[in-house]
Amino acid sequence: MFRKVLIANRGEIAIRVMRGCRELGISPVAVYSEADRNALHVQMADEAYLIGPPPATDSYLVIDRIIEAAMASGAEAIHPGYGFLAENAKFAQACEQQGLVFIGPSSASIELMGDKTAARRAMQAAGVPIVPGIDRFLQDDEEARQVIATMGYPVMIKAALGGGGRGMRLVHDAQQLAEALRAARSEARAAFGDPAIYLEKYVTNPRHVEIQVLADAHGHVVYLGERECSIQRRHQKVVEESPSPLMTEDLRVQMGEAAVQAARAANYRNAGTVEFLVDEQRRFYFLEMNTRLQVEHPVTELVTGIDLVQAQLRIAVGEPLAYRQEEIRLRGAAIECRIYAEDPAYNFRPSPGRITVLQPPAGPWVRDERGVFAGGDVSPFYDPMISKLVVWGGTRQEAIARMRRALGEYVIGGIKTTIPFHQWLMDDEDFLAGRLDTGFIERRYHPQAAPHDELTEDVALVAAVLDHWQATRQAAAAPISPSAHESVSPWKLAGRVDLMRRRG
Ligand code: MV4
Repeated sequence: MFRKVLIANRGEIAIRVMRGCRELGISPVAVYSEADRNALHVQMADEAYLIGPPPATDSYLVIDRIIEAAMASGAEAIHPGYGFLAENAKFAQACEQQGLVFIGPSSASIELMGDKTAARRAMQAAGVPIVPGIDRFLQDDEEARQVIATMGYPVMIKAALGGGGRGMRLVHDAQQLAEALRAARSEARAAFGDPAIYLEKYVTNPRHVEIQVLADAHGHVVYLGERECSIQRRHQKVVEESPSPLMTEDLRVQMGEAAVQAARAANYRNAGTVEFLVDEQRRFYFLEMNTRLQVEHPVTELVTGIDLVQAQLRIAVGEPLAYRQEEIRLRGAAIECRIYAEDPAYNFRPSPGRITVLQPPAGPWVRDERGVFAGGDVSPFYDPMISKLVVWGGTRQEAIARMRRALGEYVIGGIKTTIPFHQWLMDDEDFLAGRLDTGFIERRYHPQAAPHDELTEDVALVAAVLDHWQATRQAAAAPISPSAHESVSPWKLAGRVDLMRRRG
């Protein structure tokens, strides 16, 4: 096994990877930006290297600085975590060239999956179902019209180097087409430095179901069941679970075998995820392959009992997989709630700042993956995810009850978090019934609108002060009465929240 591994990341995932390292006797090395001098991942490492100023483009994304730190520390390998350089083929290549093991797939596999049209061609050749569409960059508007003539509207225009929903455009009819193509090209150029686009038939009300795979360096590939990721907001996953409520034994085998085919076609090695869209008739289509460890990997760990970080390290050092497909069993159900430093009552607006109070949940089958601590700061420079609360239960119902319990225990003070959203979700009728699709949040989540114009805020403020004054007088007259507390309206509450926020 490696003796020393550098982790080219921060926050909860850097800590998660360090834990996997320690359990295998590996010494973890951290890197950090000036904004992260006091961060938890730095405190938990054996050594830490400063790599630059706060913006990620000047620190966590600078390949040379990270390679330098790895060489200086004597690390044999680099784990990229997720985000930052995890799917950067140039970074994987730089590691390869310096004799450092990149804990992930080859730079060639990353590159193949990075070009979404090349990935579609490879999948089609391997017999993996793809959404009808074209498999090359669109040459001109006329080609778009010809392709659409064979499959009809609506269609989705996508950036060839896109992914994760950026630069996508839905087109309903021929009148919208020319303008959509123009806008998509210019967006693709701005976001990815390349205006290349392609298009697919639009799948309506799809579900997002992904399959975890592990591939070793000896040609063995296994799938570890699925994760249901349909609950998203602006292409940002919010809740994931395994198994998917829509899954059947049959469909799991079909999708699992398709995912293994996909991995083989990409000559894939290490942990990877094959994303599928599942339509209302439960037909499934390859969407993209994520060539990294994913945020939501713990739900798979909890239902399979396999430590994915340790599996990555073992694969990277050349060990063969210790299990065959038939030996992989899925047990019970796991759910992950991503807790963000955002205010769900105000359209999920960012809420960075100092965490003053932190009382995380614990107890049976509760796992909280955190990168923050009481007294620490949530930096506006990086991703606002502060924790992943993950629970396991014997059944989906038990897991939901446990999640409700754990959310109720969680206390985070000083910043707003998405905990109230998750509490709402765990009681939502459609969620409980497993009726999910990618439009779920937009369709169902409409928290009490909070006042947001200046005049209304002032009126609410005065109302809150009067209410508070009256409640205090009532309380003085009848100290045991709970009524003033229980009858608080959302309107008054919004006013009080603002009172505290704005006037100290
Ligand atoms: C689609 C689609 C419908 N039809 N492609 C969004 C993220 C990116 N990976 C692909 N995405 C989609 N591609 C076709 N042909 C709908 C989506 C989509 C979506 C997919 C997964 C999870 C959430 C989503 C939310 C909106 C749209």
